[in-house]
Amino acid sequence: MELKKKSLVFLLLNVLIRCIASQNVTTFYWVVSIDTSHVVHIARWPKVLSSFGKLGHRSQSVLHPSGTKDILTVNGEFPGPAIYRHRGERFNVNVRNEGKYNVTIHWHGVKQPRNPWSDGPNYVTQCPIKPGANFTYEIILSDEEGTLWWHAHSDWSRATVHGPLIILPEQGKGYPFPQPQNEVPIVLASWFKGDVMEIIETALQNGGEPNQSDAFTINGQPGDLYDCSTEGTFKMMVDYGKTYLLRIINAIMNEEMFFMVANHSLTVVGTDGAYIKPINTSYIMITPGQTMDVLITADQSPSYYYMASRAYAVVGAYDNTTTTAIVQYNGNYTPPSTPPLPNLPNYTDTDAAANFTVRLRSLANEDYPVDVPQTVDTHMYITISMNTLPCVNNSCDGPDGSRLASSLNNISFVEPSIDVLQAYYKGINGVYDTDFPNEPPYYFNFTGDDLPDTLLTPERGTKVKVLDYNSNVEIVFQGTNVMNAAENHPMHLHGYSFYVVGNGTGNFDNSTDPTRYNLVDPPEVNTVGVPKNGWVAIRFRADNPGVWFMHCHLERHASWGMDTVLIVKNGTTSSTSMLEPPSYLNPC
Ligand SMILES: [Cu+2]
Repeated sequence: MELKKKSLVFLLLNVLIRCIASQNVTTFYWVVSIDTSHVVHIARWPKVLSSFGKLGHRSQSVLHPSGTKDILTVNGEFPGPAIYRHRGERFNVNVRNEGKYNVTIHWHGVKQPRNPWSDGPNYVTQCPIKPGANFTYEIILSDEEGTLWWHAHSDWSRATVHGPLIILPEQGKGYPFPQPQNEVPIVLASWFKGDVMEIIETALQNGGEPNQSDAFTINGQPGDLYDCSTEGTFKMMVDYGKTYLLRIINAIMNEEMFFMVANHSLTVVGTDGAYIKPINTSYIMITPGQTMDVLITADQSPSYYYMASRAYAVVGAYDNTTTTAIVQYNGNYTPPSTPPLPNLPNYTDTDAAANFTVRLRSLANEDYPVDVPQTVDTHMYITISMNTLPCVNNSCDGPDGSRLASSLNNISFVEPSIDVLQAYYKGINGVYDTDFPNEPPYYFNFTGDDLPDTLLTPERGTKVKVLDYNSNVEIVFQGTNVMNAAENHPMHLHGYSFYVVGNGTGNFDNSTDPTRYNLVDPPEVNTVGVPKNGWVAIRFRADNPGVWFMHCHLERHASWGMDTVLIVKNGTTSSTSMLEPPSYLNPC
C-alpha cells in the first residue's frame, strides 16, 4: 500500500515536471497530407516585422495555372509554413502523416547539437513516419542566425514538402546591417506535372534519367513566362527609397539557379544561417540546399520589375524554363505593359557562377567571430562521380542499357533497412560498415576528357566514416569527369556548418593548393557547390557527436548513391555525448 502511494506520488510528480518543462517549448502541429480540395496555395508572407516570432500563417487557395494536380503538403500550404524563431531557441514540431507515402522532415542547416535523433534523413537517423503515424521533432538552435529551411527527407517528397525556417537575432538584438523596412522569403522550387514520387520510383526501376521538372516556382507560383494564367504571380510590394531583406531559399530538386531583379542591384549579407561581408552584385548563383540573405533597395522609378530565376546547368538535360515574380512599387503611376526582365547569365555560364561564389567571405568580426581549424587531424579526399551499374541483358535506360548510379570515393550509397543511428546506438551489426575510405581507390586524371570505361562501375554499400570527437577534419571534394558528366555538385553536411577554405578548377594539388587556403575569413556554410571539374576544401571541428548524413543536394544524384554518413563519436563526458533517444521512435 505504502509502495503504491509512493509510486503514485512519483508518477504525479513526474507528470508535473514534464508539464512544466514542456510549457517552455513551443510545439507546432503539422499534418502532412495530400492536397486534393484545391491545387496550390499562395503563401501570404507576414508584412509586419514586429509580429514575427508568434505569427499564424494565412494562406489562400488559388487555382494553379499549370494544370491541376494533387500534391503532398504540410497543413495544406505550398510552400509550407514558415517558422520564425530567435537565435538559440528550442521548439518542437509534431508531424502527423496523413499522406500515402512514408515521410520524414529535416531541419536544413540546424546543427542540432548532440541531437541527431531529430535530424530527419530517412534510414540515416530515423525510420520513416508511416501513413497514420506521427513523430515529434525536437529542434535545438545554437549559433545559426539568418535564413534556413526545412524539408522532407524521404524519397522525392521534398519537392512540395518544404518551407522557410527563419532565425532572427536574439531578443533585443539587431542585424549587422541597417534594419530593413520589411523582409520577404523567396522560395525557389520545382514543379512537376506528374507525381514526383512516381517519377523517381519509375526512374530507379528503369535505371534511366528521371523526368525533368516542368516549371520552377517562386513562392509557389511559376510566374508570367509560362504558358498559363498570370493571376497568381507572386508580387512583392515596395516603397520607393526603402530597403528590403530577401530571404532566398533554393528548394529546387535538380538545378542550381541564377537569380536577379531587373534594374536593381543586390547586396548579399548572409548565407546558410551565417553573416558574410556584404557583396554587391547584379545576380546570385544559388545551389539546391543553399540560402541567401539579400538586401535590395527600391531606388528605381516607381514601376513593376521582374525578379527572375533560371538554371545554371552544364550537362545533359535540365529544366530550361524561367520563373518570375514582380517587385511592385507603391504609388500612383501608369504600370508598364510588360515589366522589364533581368538579363540572367546564360545556362552554361560557369564563369558567372564561379565569379560570384569566389566572393563569399565570413563577416568575421568581434561580434560574429569565426573559429577556423588551423591544423588538421583527419584528412579526407573524396571524389564525386557519375557512374553506371550493369543491368540484366543491358535492358536498362542508362547508357548502353546500363543503370545510372553515382558515388563518393567510388562507393554508391545503399540505404539500409534500419536507420544507421539506431544501429549505432544499439550496437546492431550488419547495418553499415565503417570502412568508407579516406581517399579514392584509384588515382587518375579526375577531370580529364574521355576517361576509360573501367572507371564507370562503383562499389555499392552502406559505408560510413567514423570521426573522433573534437578532431579537426578537412575534406577535399574532387569533382570528376567520369562519363563525361562533370557538373557542379552541391555537397551538404548535416549536423554542422563548415568553412570553405579553398576551391579551384582541375585536380586538387595537395602540395600547392593548401598554401592558398583562406584560414582567416572563409564562408561558413552547410552546402557548398563543388565546381564543375574542380575541387573544394572544407574544414570543421567534429564537436557534435552523432550520426550525420553527407550528400549531394541534387536529388537525382542523392537517389543514385552520392551520399555517405559521418559518425562522430562521443566525447568523454555526458555533456559531450549524444542525448538519449526520445521516448518514442518510429519503427521501421
Ligand atoms: Cu551531385
